[in-house]
Amino acid sequence: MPHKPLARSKPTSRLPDLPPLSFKKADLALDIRRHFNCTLGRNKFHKSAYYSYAALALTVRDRLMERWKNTQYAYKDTDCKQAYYLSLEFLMGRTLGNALLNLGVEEPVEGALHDLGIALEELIDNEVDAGLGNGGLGRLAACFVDSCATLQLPVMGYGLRYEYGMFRQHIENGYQIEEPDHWLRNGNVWEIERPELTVRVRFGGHTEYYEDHDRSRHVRWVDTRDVLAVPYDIPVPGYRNGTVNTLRLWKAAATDEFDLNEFNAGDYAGSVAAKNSAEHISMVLYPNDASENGKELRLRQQYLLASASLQDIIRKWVARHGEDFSTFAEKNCFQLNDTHPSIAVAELMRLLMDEHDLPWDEAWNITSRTMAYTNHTLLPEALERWSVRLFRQLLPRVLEIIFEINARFLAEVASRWPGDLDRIARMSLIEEGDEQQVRMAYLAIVGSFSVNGVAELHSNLLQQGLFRDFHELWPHKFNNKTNGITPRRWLAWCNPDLAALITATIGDRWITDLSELGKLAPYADDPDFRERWRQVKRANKERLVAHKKAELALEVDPDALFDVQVKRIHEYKRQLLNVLHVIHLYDRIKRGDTANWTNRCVLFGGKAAPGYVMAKRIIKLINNVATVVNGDPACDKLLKVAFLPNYRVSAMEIISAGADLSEQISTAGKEASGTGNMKFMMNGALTIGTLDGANIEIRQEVGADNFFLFGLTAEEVEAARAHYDPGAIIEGNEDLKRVMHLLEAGHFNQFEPGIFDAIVQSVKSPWDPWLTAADFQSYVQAQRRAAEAYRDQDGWTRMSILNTAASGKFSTDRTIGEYNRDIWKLEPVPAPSVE
Ligand code: 26Q
Repeated sequence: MPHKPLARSKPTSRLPDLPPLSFKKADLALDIRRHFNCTLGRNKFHKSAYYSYAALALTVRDRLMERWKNTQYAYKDTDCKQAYYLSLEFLMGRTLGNALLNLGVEEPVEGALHDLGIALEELIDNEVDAGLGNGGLGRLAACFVDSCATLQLPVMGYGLRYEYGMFRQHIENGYQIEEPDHWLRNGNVWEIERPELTVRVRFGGHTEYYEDHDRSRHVRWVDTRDVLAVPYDIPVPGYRNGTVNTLRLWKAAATDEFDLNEFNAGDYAGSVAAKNSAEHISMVLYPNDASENGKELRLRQQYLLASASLQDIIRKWVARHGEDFSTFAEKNCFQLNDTHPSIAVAELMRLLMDEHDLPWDEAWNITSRTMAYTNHTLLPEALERWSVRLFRQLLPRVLEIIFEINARFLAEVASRWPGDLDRIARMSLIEEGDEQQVRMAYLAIVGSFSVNGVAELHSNLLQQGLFRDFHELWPHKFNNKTNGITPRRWLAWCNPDLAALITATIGDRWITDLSELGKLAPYADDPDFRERWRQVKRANKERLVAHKKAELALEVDPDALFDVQVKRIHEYKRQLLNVLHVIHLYDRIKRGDTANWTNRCVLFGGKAAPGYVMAKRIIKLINNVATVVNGDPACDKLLKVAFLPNYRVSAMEIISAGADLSEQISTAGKEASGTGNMKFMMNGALTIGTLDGANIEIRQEVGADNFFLFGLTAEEVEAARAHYDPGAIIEGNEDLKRVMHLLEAGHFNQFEPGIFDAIVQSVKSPWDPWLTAADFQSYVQAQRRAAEAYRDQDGWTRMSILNTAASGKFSTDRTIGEYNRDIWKLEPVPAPSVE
């Protein structure tokens, strides 16, 4: 046979794109086995199910890849405007189940696994949570990226790839013990390292002024100690729409020349140590969810995120447009998740001026038209301030720019309110005092065109209180965006039986249009439907008990009222008020006041910041009360109490589906929004709550009859402070008096005298910021109403259905729709079909 040369195109080192992969059960099974044997190098003798999980995850990831690539091509081709969500936290939880759901491949995958003799559920439990966040703010970011992909919006998340996420919590003798969360130990199949996109971030050094050939003045930031930021990309699939967006997380790494310099100086060990200090930056998530503590490492983290992300975006811009920034503001938008990344305001100015030669006014025009800031807290102690001294040492050039922004801003204030020096001092980005401080929230407001709160009440309080002066100056900047949760993870995925019942009743459009749930309301009066609803809830309660069996270590009656408070432990959230009620129930049992009793199982869960002594002591109190109650035969079925250790995203997926009563009992005016409240409501729990955060909107949506309201309003709270007298309240309330007496008598700490003294004192203090005693009576009454309502199972189930039916507003699809309509103004980009 004559030799026939192969037809070839010009040789290149690049590979062409792969044709689409199959979703057929047999092909999936083959790929799972191939990944298990080839990619992961395991064989049939390997015991751990982890690598079976990893093989499945890789098989699913392969299918995401082509959609991911096509989505990114589409963004490039359409040259669309893009938004960037900058956040120090993305609390993603597990990825596999969500990817299966959003790709719509649960069925063939379960089939493939079945043929291999494996149960999907077993594999799913092998994935460790990506706990790269503290709580609400971090989980909100995760729900947001899900909704952005589902709405086909070109939005990218930027965060940090912490080596250690939120600590793991153990309970020993009732005390919280923290353990490091080395979540990457076995690798992370969901991330793709992109070393080719590494950027350099500067720290330290000093600034120099020099004149250009045309005598224009420029600034050089020199003698810096640089750190590299290496991106790791995680795919974020939309719900069955072909779109896959990107979450880009930065890992800090040492530069090569850094090592070399030290090495040449003969200090090899020193060079490795220096490498270490660079890599420390992305080592660990700070586990405080409220008060900042001014640590240098935290500022380094914030700057690394801001600088690396902005450089990444600008590099992309320059590759396409060269040094022409005239349309940059029309094509880019940055959403700042609280003040944590707000240094981006000054960093964008620096990059545009020092690295791209723009004059101040042009750079400012771009910055103040692209930055948008979301506030998540009213607690004054949570407002970020950084000492000017630390700033000067770590980021001297950035500090100069902040001073210049401030000078120009204060000139504007002075011209609007001539001679009002108080106002200038109040509004300055620099707080004067023993030690000058940069007020990061003010930097964010001045540099942004949009400032939003996260629930109606919270946004109003921001405008009237914390940011009053700024609202007076720029009312048009302020707006509200009530939080939400993604209905994919928080209903379709975590509550498959309820989801199936809903879909069988009203169709499945609710998954991407949650207002459709409203169609369930008429069924609340249908006895058949109610019965099926009740059975699903009951099964979910059993699933919860089964899942937490080891941790509960007690018999729980699934017919009892499951009364649940899971969230970070914080005084303003008032887990203590809940404990006081539990003690009151115990006291009623002990004195025989149990006529018309409702059996109740009270569940707590949540982590305390390791340095927050009071919060940790509250955990101890919960556990000690649980020990006494559960150990007392008189309580038997009537009352059970448990603290569920290591509360996290994957735990909430089980807990929210199995709850009857959702505790949302913060001191009014303190919880910005809350999002756990929405997860419970969507899964058919009723809320007992104050008029705080999004509780107000939840009650509005579901109706006052289907919500157990108690407590002072935010306004009443502020008015009550002046004459607050908890001593008199305790004296005047027999129930509270007895509860306090049990506590003070050491009834719950017989072997550890004195450990609850500080807690007792906090309740009795006229300066108790959380007014716990003030709301006790009203809370106990609301709990009585809830208990009575639960005794009428039909009535309760009716209210449960109405809660789910009214939860449509609390989808992040609605929230993101509003961000996009009012702030980002992006066009959706349809994904090209893969087939
Ligand atoms: C700041 C500086 C240094 C170290 C840590 C921090 C820090 C970290 C996390 C400060 C605050 C947080 C987290 C705040 C948070 O989760 N806030 C919650 O945000 C939710 C989403 O908007 C709201 O629903 C909650 O009401 C709010 O408490």
